[in-house]
Amino acid sequence: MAWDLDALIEKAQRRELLPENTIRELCNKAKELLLSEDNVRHVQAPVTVVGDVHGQFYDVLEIFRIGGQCPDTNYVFLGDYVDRGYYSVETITLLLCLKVRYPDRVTLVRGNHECRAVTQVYGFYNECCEKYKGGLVWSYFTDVFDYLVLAVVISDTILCIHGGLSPSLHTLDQIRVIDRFREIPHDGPMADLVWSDPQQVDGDEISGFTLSPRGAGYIFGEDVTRHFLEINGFGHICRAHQLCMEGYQILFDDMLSTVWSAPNYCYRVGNMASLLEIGPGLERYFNVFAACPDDQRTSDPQGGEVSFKALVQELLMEEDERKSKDFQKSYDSYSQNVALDVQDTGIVTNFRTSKTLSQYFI
Ligand SMILES: [Mn+2]
Repeated sequence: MAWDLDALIEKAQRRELLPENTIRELCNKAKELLLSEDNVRHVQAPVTVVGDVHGQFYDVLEIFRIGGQCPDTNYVFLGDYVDRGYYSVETITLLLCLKVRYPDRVTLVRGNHECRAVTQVYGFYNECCEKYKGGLVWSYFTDVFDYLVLAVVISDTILCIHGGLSPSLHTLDQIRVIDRFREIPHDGPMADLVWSDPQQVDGDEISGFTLSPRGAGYIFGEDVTRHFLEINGFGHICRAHQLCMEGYQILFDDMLSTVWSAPNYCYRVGNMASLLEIGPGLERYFNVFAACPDDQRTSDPQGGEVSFKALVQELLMEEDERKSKDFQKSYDSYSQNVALDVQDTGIVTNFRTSKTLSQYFI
């Protein structure tokens, strides 16, 4: 079959699964392309920044309807494309097709879910196995994840990352020299970029870094953020990674903002989502949207409404789950899968199998 990317994009937009061989070819092309991108990618405004989408395919289609289609709009996606939602496979397929077709108009940053260990717990691995019979397609996608960039700088002024800052990273140059072509490590600067969170406590400012209750990354406050911006000559940090009921959140006297792009998260939280549209003069506008109307999604299972509190509880339980035996099991099989990867695809994944679970997340 001739390689017709536009036809593949149309298929992907209709939520059709592409053949396994096509996925392999798509992933190889994506890796080839991403290999030439630096850890820190520079793009010029105007640009639209998208936060977590987590496999909510129909909401991704809605994002393109609201924000403009490729290549008319220049997009930076901040990671967490997979897990949780029902259509991680279709979502990452579409985004990779668009990346390969319009490499200069689509930038894909790595999130903490673009990771073998995490995708085995939160849905993507199982979804790949169900939709493609066997884990090969999952290994193709997760190999591409190792190539995704870590940060974007918009017009030399706005730093975009998935999670947050790191006590090991003071300058942009230190992000540039990270060896990123590997699984996300358990700790260190690369892990912090995808796992950390800002925190604002009224009247009681957090100073420096404290370990994150997520079990990876850090929590950081206004002082750390101001310091990083000053040292590097930036005006703002834009990141994703945290659910915002209003679709976005602005912190630290407008030095940092969170953009969240999965409306009605997990089909039941009832939250809004947003796109951050950055204009030619670097003006920032959060384009807020709700979940895509039901008549425009074909077969999402109908989830019942649950309270935000209940979801938080569920998420906290999942934090514990990471430390549980189940996770240990998936982590072990993950190591085996990496070995399989090397064998089956000829791609060497730089992963230290000697790490134990507790070293990985705690
Ligand atoms: Mn995240």
